[in-house]
Amino acid sequence: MSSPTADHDSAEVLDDIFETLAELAPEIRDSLPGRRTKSDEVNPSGETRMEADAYADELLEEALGGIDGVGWYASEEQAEPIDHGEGVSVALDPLDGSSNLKPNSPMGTIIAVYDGELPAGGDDLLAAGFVLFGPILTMVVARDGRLTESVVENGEIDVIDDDVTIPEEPTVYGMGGRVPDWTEGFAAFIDEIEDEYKLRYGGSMVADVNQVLTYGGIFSYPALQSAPNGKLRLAFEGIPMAYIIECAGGVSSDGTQSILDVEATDLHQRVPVHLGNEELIDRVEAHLADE
Ligand code: FDP
Repeated sequence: MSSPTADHDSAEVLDDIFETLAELAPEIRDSLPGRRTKSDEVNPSGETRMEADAYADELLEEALGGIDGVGWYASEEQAEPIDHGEGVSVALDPLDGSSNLKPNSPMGTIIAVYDGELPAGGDDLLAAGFVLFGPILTMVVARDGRLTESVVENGEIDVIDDDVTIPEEPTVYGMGGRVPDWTEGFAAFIDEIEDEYKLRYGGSMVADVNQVLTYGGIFSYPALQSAPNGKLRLAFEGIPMAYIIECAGGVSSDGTQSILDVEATDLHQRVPVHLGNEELIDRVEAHLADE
């Protein structure tokens, strides 16, 4: 694959990608009410898809794949990247947290843009972002080491904070996985922090990470006894969310190192995820090292 700078200006390609995502966001949201049922298909990770997962994936592939300068479209919903010519690779979780659709709770779309063939690691990341389908439609974009938050109205981007920074005094924590399945070190970490912080976990990574950006704290989907690499996918969730948090002055960890330093060996590989204020990431890493 050629570099985005070979024929296209990469900044222009990134502008096109995020503008297209904002244009599609209201359409994806409007499509949700009629697609709350499960389809009879499973995704490459073996999870049953909602009708809405498949629809969002189709819309995004057509629109993002059609951008001049986008070479590959990859998503959690497809086994292999799809060739769209020359340019950058986009990797998407089209509808993250789609099990929240039935109870009408928040969900999102996560995007990572890589310069290079997939699988690619944090070194190859050009930008990342997410759309949050909450009571308000918002989008955050991490580019050039800076995080921007916008409200999306009628597909238009209205920037409300051009330098999002994680609050210094953390207040919330939210973690996935069944408690009896947590490892000893992770359980000890939660034991230690539960008196200090407020538990808030909604089951949608986008919303659970956005509350950490808003209030400060930690989000984890840790290594589990039954799943040593946890649940979340490196290319589609781990790396983009790590970059988003790090651009806001927070820290990411897979338990021992930044998620941006994890070696990418497989498109659908999973990774334990810890994202938040530095002091909390240091504490979780210390407990995990003691296991
Ligand atoms: P979902 O399965 O509903 O799509 O990876 C997807 C994800 O949701 C994340 O958004 C979320 O953080 C996590 O899985 C929720 O998993 P649990 O149901 O195990 O809490």
